[in-house]
Amino acid sequence: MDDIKDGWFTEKCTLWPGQAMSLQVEEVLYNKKSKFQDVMVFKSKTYGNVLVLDGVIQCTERDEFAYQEMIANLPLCSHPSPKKVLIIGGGDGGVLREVVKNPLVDSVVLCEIDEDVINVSKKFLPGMAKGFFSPKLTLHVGDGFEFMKQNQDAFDVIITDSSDPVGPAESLFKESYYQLMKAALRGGGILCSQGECQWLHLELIKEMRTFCKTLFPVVEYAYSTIPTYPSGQIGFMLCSKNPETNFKDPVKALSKEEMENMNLKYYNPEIHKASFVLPEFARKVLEA
Ligand code: SPD
Repeated sequence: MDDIKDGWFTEKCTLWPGQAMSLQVEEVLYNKKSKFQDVMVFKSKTYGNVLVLDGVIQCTERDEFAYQEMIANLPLCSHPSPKKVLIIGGGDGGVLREVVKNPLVDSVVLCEIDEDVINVSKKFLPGMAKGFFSPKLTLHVGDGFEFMKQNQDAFDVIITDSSDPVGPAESLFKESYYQLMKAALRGGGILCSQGECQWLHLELIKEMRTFCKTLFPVVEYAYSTIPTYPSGQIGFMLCSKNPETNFKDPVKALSKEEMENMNLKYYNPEIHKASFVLPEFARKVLEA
């Protein structure tokens, strides 16, 4: 609990040197080391319950939808028939909650390495973890690399909801991981992965985009705004095996009624298109 001082949690990390996000803490609800990482949940003064892994905020009840809705719906609404979905990571259940809402999705496998994150989220983040009770779900506790090696040509959409590229999630930002996802996707398959922040990690994003382009005919980068992630933004790397995919124009634009039924609070077809419009400093580097 070194991150909490005088009633404030402060998120420091080598990935965002010289800056830190702080949230006022009302009560620490859980704090233990799992087999893989330090897992903490605290009740904050203004952002609801907050899940923190190895000192880094993963989600808060107040703003989580800005990330979970986008990482789920950008790929799902870009695929004409996203029947079989794989989520790697996502142990809090928020991305799963969004994926199972989609009427075109028949089945979802969620592969999370850290069972403690699932159990803690069921207890302290019930609004996110409700996806775990969907009949569409098959839960696999284990390593995503191993799971994909054994499940090739199997999924229409793969979503990687990971933490940042330090510690357990570092390998999920490498070319070998994208090669595995390519093999686990069916023909025409689409992937969407946590893609870090333009303000902080432009070189990493560029490197990822460059190797993705050697693997997939269509590669794009989009982003969402979210107050409790570093610099208030997070991006998504999207790749398609189908050369006809146009990520910037959803193939399946949700109607007003569908959006109501899905109880969406951030995603809509307009923000889908707008999320690919990059500020000039980022566009210049990424499109060079
Ligand atoms: N800097 C933190 C990035 C965390 C992204 N994954 C969050 C998991 C939410 N389901």
